[in-house]
Amino acid sequence: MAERATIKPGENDVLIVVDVQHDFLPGGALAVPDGDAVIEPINRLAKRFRHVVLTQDWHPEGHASFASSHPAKQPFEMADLHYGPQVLWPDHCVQGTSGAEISRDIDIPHAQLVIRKGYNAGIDSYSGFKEADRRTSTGLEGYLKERGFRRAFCAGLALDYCVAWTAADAAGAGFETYLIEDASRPIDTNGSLEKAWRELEAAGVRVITSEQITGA
Ligand code: VGL
Ligand code: ZN
Repeated sequence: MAERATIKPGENDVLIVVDVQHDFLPGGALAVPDGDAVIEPINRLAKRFRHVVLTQDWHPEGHASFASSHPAKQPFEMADLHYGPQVLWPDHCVQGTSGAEISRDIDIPHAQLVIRKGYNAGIDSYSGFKEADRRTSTGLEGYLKERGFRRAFCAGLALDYCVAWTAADAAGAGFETYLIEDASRPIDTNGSLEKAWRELEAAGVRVITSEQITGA
């Protein structure tokens, strides 16, 4: 159920901008449909938040989440990795490539941290907090808690993967967590969007629109 109240970001609030990288934008290796539609609302939102962190998908070549690393597998098929089932993706966000760069159109000079994830060759990490083995931490929870934040607002790409997992983990870590729907876009493969909505609801994540976030 979408909430309609207006929200004024303050000192205890952080905006988490997830994976707005060239490979997830039109023309990229794993382009999210209509992905560039998130840029304008994210830039606008970020002006309302004093505290912004960015996540960056950051894989080594030959990463276990790449279909190319599994003989006879195609992108969007499943594989069994040591921690469980894993969707296989086209090669994307390879460390140091232009596809892995945060979009040049993201205009958030006051962002305070870029947290990279997915750098362990054998483990994927949709979440900015915990890798797909559900054990390995990125350190983001400790960082946000040490900074004293209490509410986390999540937006970016892709809604049904990295944004959803980041938001669910933020809620699990005890932050009051919001997903900003119109500032996010899904990949929506094999029922992933429906599944993400269910998991977000179970995690207690609140779904809002960017127009509910006001300035003054
Ligand atoms: C993502 C698939 C693979 C995302 C990252 O940012 O949502 N999706 N790696
Ligand atoms: Zn990835």
